[in-house]
Amino acid sequence: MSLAADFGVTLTQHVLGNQAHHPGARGRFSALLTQIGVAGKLISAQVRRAGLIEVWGGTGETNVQGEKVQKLDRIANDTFVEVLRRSGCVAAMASEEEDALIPVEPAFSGDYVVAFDPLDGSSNIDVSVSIGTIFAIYPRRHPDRVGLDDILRPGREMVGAGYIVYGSATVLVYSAGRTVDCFTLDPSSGEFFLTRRAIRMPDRTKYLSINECNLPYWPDWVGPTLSAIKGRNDPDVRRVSARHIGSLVADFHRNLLTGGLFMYPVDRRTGRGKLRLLYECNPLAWLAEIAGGAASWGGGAILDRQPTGLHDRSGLVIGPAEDVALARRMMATHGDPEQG
Ligand code: AHM
Ligand code: MG
Repeated sequence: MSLAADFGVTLTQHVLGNQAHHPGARGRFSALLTQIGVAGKLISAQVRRAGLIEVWGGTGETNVQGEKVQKLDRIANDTFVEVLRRSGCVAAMASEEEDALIPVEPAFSGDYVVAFDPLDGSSNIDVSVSIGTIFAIYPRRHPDRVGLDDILRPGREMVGAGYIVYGSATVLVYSAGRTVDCFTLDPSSGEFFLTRRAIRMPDRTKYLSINECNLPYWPDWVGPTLSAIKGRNDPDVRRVSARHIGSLVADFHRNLLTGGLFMYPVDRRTGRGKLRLLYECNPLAWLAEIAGGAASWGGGAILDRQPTGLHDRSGLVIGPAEDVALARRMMATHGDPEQG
């Protein structure tokens, strides 16, 4: 039996259905989501062929973050930028791979501004481990001009966010503010079909996702937080286990579905986190909150944090609300460099 017969609802049908909840909507948001789905399919096709064609390895360039650019990073970035530019839905974009705001020429300019990480999990590209694309959507502020103030806004001002994971299947997860829904790409028809509706993140932490090798460089609150959570296990019952892929987007996807706490705290040596606020932390924090979870940088909710630059980095604790609150209590007790 085909997926279409099993699940029926396509991504386009779903976003058009959601439009009914936004009186006055002109259909541009639905068009944008549909185009993001198209970009996801194109990137997925390239990822699936990696190794067969010459897309593994580095380009020899270093990006604005000081990181080596992989060929697939570049392909994913160019694909996302081009599809969104031509969509007629976007006024400007910000990408992990581009130093400055990416303008869209007036002939194509639309109602939204989009920040994205075109290919998260770069270190996993060449070893065929899950990677993904993360995106955040804001409404433009002014009809006649667009600038940095359209994107340097707290995550709460988003109107939509989501991600695509190129894993054992290609899945697209998004929310326009009401529910978090998941679609799976059917390779035979080339369509995304709704496979999980109104996802709720489980209340209990089942998995810990953290690169524990960094523990010596993390603030004092991290060790006691990990010990408290691991202490829930006893010889007879394993309540918590470790799962860490090293691709934030894939770690988050598993944690969203099964209940997992992801942490990438501030590094004591630099006083800053690794993950970028605009296109990594914010979109996932938006999905986590709508699904019943939480996301904090220590001083408060990720979504309330005011960015000052396109590539700002932040500490991140994201997962079941009760354990994000536990981490915050530990930070209050032991201190955290980002809070001063
Ligand atoms: P990237 O966007 O260049 O791939 O960097 C972000 C990635 C995250 O996906 C992941 O959680 C983190 O970097 C892993 O970093 P580390 O190797 O320091 O644990
Ligand atoms: Mg990334």
